[in-house]
Amino acid sequence: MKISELKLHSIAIADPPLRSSYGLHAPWALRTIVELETDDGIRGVSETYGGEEPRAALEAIRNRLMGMDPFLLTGLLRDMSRDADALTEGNTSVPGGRSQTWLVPGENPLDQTTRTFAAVEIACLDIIGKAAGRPVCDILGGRVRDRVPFSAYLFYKHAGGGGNSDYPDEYGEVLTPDAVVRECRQMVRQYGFREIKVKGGVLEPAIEIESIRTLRSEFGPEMPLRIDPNCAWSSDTSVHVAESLREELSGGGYLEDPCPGLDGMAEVRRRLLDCDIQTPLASNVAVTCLADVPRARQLDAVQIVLSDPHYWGGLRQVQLLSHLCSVLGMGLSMHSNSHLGVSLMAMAHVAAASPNLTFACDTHYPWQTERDEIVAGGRIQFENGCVPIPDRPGLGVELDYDQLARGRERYEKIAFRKRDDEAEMRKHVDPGWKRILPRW
Ligand code: GKR
Ligand code: MG
Repeated sequence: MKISELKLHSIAIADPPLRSSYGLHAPWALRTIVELETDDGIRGVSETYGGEEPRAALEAIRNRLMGMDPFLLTGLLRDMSRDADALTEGNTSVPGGRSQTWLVPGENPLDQTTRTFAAVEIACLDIIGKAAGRPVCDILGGRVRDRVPFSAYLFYKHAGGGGNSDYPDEYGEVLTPDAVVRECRQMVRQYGFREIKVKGGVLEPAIEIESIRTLRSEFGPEMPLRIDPNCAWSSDTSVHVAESLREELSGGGYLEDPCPGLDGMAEVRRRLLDCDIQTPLASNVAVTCLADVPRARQLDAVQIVLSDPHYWGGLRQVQLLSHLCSVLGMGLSMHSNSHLGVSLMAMAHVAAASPNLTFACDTHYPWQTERDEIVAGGRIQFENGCVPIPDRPGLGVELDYDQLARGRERYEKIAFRKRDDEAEMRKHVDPGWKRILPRW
């Protein structure tokens, strides 16, 4: 079996005006849908970051992929990593290095290789699954769970549903603690989530503390809570928030990337332990590759790592991470960015085959709509907050080519090509807005 065709589809999907410490989401999110076809007619699919750069990086390995046996992924990763090492070694041009302190996921040139490899790997695993007649999680060594739990991912947001303002605004404006509770009730009612994440770093910490407290009194301790301000707080503020939410973030909750850098997180952890506050710290900003994990452990800066197949280098790298975390006594959760059903299924398959997944995974899926879904049969259905793993071969999804064509048309029609939340913030909310870390 040999790869005989690579097709790349750049699409745009509507995205509501969600806020984070990076700024504001644009009305559109961009994705690239990757299709690989083999000489015996099997098609594998994956979904990755959108815009020109991710596409160009995939185009750049087109020749390497043509004629490749889709089983032989290790050699591809080795070859691509060699190039990556050359790019990364001594490279000081990227602010924050490999971290996501300054650059949103998908924009850091230093993880371009793992991102590009992941897109190929996932499509190849889909092919392998289809060739073997088995779901991808079984190709990865077998599932340890049939249903993968996801978390409600709450955002402060402005009014609007995204796109050309012609998409429904399901959740309305959410800029107060009461509105966050309303958003959560709605999301939980629809998807059945049993864990809750709040994207913080947007409003004064006192308001965000109040939001978490209000959620706790509404949903009770059986719904663990996490808050993620994406480094918006100083060490002092991080400690203050953790002290204030000592009870609310306990029992399966966590504090995610409260302040920038591993040293900052280590300081916060020491100070919390001194006050006998056990709230674990999680990260997808300061820990973005396997090489970061031992240092994070050594400093006790991070107790929970957020995996993400899209930039960690695919499904098998996430399994390695799961194992490494278990060896080092660390927990594992999963990070997400705006995505459709192909990504959701890739995330679900690897989560099903990762024993040490200790928390429900993040997903932005509720923020996207049926109208933009490119998976045949429409949106993936959640059951009690979980994605059930289908018994169908591969990822278990096929593309709806009409929907895909609509996604391409939207992409062609807009000028937007690169996520820049700071620019969106200046355009729509505050012309003088700058990302300041720490802001509080
Ligand atoms: O979607 O605005 C967003 C998030 O802030 C996203 O970009 C983050 O990468 O979800 C992410 C996180 O957990 O840090
Ligand atoms: Mg995060």
